[in-house]
Amino acid sequence: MADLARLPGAASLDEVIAVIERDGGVIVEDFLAPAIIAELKADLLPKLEACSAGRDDFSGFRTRRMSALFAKSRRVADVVIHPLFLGAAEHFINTPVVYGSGEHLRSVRPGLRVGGTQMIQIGPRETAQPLHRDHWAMLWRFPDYGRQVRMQIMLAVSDFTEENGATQIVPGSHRWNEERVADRSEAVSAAMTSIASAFRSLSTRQPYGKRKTCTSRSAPMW
Ligand SMILES: O=C(O)CCC(=O)C(=O)O
Repeated sequence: MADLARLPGAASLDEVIAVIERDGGVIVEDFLAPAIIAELKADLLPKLEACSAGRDDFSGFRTRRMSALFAKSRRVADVVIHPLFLGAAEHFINTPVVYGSGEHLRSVRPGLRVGGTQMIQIGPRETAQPLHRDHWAMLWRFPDYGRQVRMQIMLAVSDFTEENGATQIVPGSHRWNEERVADRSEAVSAAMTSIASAFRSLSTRQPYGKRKTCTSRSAPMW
């Protein structure tokens, strides 16, 4: 399977935006300093390992999930305010909406909020998750609602490989309507080493891949 396009950590915001605009997602290598990743792992992994696995095919019978990450590591803030992630969110999400108010039309920027945080650890022999768009959590429809609603980041705190269930992304699907069904043959892999990070706009279709090996793969995402 081909890989999602990748950029070095020194890439400019314009370069990051251009690849997300084209493909709906991008891998940024060396996104955070190794010391910050080490702190995130030390804060989050022991708590995640105490969580139980999911109870359906979608959340994964062999997949652990843990939410409310700001309460669990002060380093989560370093990810959210990173200029490449925050800058991309500003560009794609914080765009003006026009409302009628009395006799006037007003242009309002929605602002940015962290909608949710979750750390996901996919365990050995997990089955593949169906292709989906995470904007369904907000009952969003694209392009019907005329705008993107969420910018998502997934930070690899362990290596992501095709064998251990790296996230897959269907490039270009951020422009599709809801009725166009994606086929797995259209997906590319977000294979990345620990400390890289994948950003994507929420309307891109993605699942995690089928697990074939017994190493686990962990990532916080928000
Ligand atoms: O962990 C992943 O690779 C993706 C998970 C996902 O998309 C979800 O559970 O909604």
